[in-house]
Amino acid sequence: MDDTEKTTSAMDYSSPVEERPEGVSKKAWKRLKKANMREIAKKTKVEVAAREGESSTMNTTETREETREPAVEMLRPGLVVVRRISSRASEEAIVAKFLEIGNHPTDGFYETDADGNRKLNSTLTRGRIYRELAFYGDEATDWILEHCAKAVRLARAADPAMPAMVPDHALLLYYSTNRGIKEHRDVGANDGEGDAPIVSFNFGKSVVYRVRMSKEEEKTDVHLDPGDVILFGGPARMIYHSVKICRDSSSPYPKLLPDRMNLTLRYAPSILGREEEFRTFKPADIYWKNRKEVK
Ligand SMILES: O=C(O)CCC(=O)C(=O)O
Repeated sequence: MDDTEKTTSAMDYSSPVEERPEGVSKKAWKRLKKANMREIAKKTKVEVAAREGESSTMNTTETREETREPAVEMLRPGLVVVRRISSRASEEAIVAKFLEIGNHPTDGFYETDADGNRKLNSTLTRGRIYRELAFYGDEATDWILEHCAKAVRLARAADPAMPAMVPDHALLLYYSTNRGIKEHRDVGANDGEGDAPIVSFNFGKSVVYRVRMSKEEEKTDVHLDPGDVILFGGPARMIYHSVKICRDSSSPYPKLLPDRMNLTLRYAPSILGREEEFRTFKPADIYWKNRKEVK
């Protein structure tokens, strides 16, 4: 490989934003840069092996898993799906970490009601954590920054309308049944600023992600498998979306997560330090509050 090729592949996996955003610690930023270098080294090794026809080493399960290459689909300007963002092993490791975080007695997916019963904290079937990246700890933050940078980089390479983004907040959702989420747009201060993309990872069960730009437009169904990422930014940032969880698909790691989890990353610097205000989201409360106001 000559120097020109080395530079090109280094640029492929580097973060699309050169400046460290305020919400990302210096330590995490340094680790992201290191992780990018590891990714380049791994990619280069696989490319060299393929070029040199080392078919015997390519036949082991481990090596095949490492070559689980991502694929990119641009659906419309600003709306992109990146499939197979990581190896399954890496996906399972981060899912296990998120389940551990979600199981925390007070800061996770659950709350305890007046009778002492533990229940999901957003709806009967949905648990929710919305916090700044640092809350998730070093291991999860490293995974998030590395895989978000990769998804954004691949999306931007396919779609010139996709803006750059380094997240400072993460929303983690756990769905205990096949009930998904109704159609809405991400318009709150905690949903992100400007037209920076929302970067949304699917884990566990497959889903049908239903999108349209306006209420007048026909809905488009996008099938997302575990490990797939959907990004909407730029001209598609305010897209209407809803999620139908597939009944017929089982998780590829049913012992670990038989249900579904979603990780949505956002750039929302204006609410740094005010996360408590956005900690809970109970659609039922909002419904009853609005009903009272209408009366
Ligand atoms: O679960 C998902 O994939 C989508 C979540 C979502 O749209 C939201 O929280 O705004």
